[in-house]
Amino acid sequence: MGVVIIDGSTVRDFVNEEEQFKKSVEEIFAALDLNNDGVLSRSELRKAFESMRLIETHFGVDVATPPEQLTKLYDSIFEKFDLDSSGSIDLHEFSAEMKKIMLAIADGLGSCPIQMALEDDDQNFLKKAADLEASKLSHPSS
Ligand SMILES: [Ca+2]
Repeated sequence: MGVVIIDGSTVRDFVNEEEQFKKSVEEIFAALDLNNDGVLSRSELRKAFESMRLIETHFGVDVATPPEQLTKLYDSIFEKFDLDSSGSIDLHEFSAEMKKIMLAIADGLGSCPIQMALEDDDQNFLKKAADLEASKLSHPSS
């Protein structure tokens, strides 16, 4: 468990670091594809958002949200990801939408840093962003 501090530019740098972002997206996609069929189903995506805790930061949902409302929200998120309405989300769709979400988070954060408490094994995108910044600080490119 550690604490990281991130702001909008941390997140934006992470998204713009294309190789690193692609790798992170692929890792997370593979971890979320529980039945390994190469696409994310509705329930796999829901689990994903529950574990990444992006909902709270991006969609402003508090923990007291009624279950039926949450289901509606997750359905609408699924439809956002499922660009071709095929009923499942492939890696390309996932990557495109994650990028949009991360940039929206970056805009939301602006220059106001937030503190995040993280589990060490957290599959958390924002943590990956913070890790990238940390690695830059420890290896400054002069
Ligand atoms: Ca799947």
